[in-house]
Amino acid sequence: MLYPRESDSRAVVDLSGIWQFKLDDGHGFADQWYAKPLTDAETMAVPGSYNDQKADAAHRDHYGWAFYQRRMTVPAFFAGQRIVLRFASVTHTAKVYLDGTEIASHEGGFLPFEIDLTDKLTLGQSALLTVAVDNRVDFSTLPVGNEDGSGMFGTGDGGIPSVRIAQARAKKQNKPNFDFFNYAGIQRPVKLYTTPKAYIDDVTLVPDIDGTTGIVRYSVAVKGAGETTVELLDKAGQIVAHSEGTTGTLTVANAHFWAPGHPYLYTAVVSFGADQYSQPCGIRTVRVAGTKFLINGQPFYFKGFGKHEDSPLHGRGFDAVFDVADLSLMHWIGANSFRTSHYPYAEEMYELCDREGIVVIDETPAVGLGRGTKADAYKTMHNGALHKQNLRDMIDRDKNHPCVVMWSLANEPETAAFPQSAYDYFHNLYQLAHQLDPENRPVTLVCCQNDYEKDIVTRTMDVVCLNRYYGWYVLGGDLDAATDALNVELDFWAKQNKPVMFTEYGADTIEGLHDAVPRMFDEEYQAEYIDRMDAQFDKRPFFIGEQIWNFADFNTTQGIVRVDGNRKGVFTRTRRPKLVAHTIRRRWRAIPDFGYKA
Ligand code: E9O
Repeated sequence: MLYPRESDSRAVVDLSGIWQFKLDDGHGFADQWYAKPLTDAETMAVPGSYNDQKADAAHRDHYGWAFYQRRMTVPAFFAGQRIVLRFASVTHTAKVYLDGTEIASHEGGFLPFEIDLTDKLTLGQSALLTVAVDNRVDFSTLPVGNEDGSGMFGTGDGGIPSVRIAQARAKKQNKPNFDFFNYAGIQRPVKLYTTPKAYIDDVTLVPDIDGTTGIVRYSVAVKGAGETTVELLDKAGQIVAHSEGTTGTLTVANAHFWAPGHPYLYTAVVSFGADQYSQPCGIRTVRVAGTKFLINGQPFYFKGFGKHEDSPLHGRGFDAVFDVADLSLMHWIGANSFRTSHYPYAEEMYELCDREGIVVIDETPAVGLGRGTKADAYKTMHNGALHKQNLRDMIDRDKNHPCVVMWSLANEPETAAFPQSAYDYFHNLYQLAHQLDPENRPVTLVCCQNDYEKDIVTRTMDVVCLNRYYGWYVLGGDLDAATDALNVELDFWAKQNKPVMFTEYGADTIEGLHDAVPRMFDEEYQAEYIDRMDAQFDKRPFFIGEQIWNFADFNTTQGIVRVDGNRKGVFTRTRRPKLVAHTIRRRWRAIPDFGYKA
């Protein structure tokens, strides 16, 4: 799905701002709140999560539906155009109404959906737009909620009758099977855009390299009749290649290739009849060969983080300032990459990464699969169709970004308890991802610390991505034993002839807590832990990258192991560096993007 962009033929109207809002009291649908202006409505900023915008637990801990509403007028001078309403994300499930009539519903909180309004609106007249949003997570949703009633950090009843009774009576709450706050609402921009009636529906660019020549194979999906032309412009706006027809090849002699550290972007300008659309285009290749991860044929070393879309007050709401600042801090610290843990991020972030030369591992919202239950969840519980749909929509949305170098099918699914079911489930998705991506990028799955000997899924991925906490969740406080255990496991991976990287390792750290002799939770422990792990990575030629958990502290569900959220950030939640940031900076600035393990 194309990102809404202005052009000679297209207008974009941003519907961000203060909307009307009301938490469902259980009667919203029965009383048809969507049919008329909400009574006793509150204010709510869009985009943004609703949870932290109001100073009460009702919003923070809400379970179920909420209603957003605003009036919307499409000007009469848009007559003759196709008019589309586009939601970049509504978390997790949405129903959209126009003047009381349901015009769309969408499942999944991290990918866009759009509605053609051309025949549904009277131009020049205001219409009532209502969006109902459901934040519930359970075994059928992605991310996964735990219907058994226990939260991620175990709030069992301890076998105590009074606790059991109180639990049964308690107000229902989400029990995420994942370690980040279940933020919800209209978290990304809502836009109206126009196109001519005959329009460009999709553009696919597949870059390739032959010596010093850049090659871009393209295909354009169109609706209606017309001639298609594609021009490739260089940075200065000069036309360097030109082609006609809905499929073709653009060839650039002595091309500038896109790479981390050298994010050169061309622009593909597509014209079809009266419609025009510009798509940024980076010419680069990505490939796994033996134990190497090659970008433009050169062995790349991943330095970076697992991240979150998370900031004070906004929650998971899109915030361009945080995105720009986060990439600036990545440059400062010498990082070259991050993973979009644990869901696809806002499209603007990928555009930024294209421009700034930061490499992205793009992850579906499949987090929490198969965990928290003794049963074989892959056979009965999970919604494989929704997982496939998310994979399809993510690849479709992000396929043209040069920054995206690998797809992640899921974060930390259970892979060792029912190895064959997990294999069947993920092998299917692995093949699907390869089929769906016109560029056929590498595909991975991010593996939770587990019995790697039993796990037969992780070793079949193009890159082995490991989340490991030797020295934190296991062997905590004993970094000698932790490095010993790490080496025992790395000896296993050395035999698999695959590129291996860490997509998570980290230690919760309270800023300001210091000790002469490092101890868990103090800043010295985090620094020493990272340092000791890194020293082991350096001894292994097949080890192709280190992504620390996490870039910044982030909010989670309340629980006894979370003091104001997850504190494994290298930066605090407001993006101040902890001690470790300085030691990592010294290391990463000395490690080149390419050829480190050559
Ligand atoms: C997923 C991420 O969302 N990985 C977790 C991160 C954490 O800090 C979380 O925020 O907790 C780590 C999972 C570690 C599991 C270790 C299991 C050890 C086996 C006994």
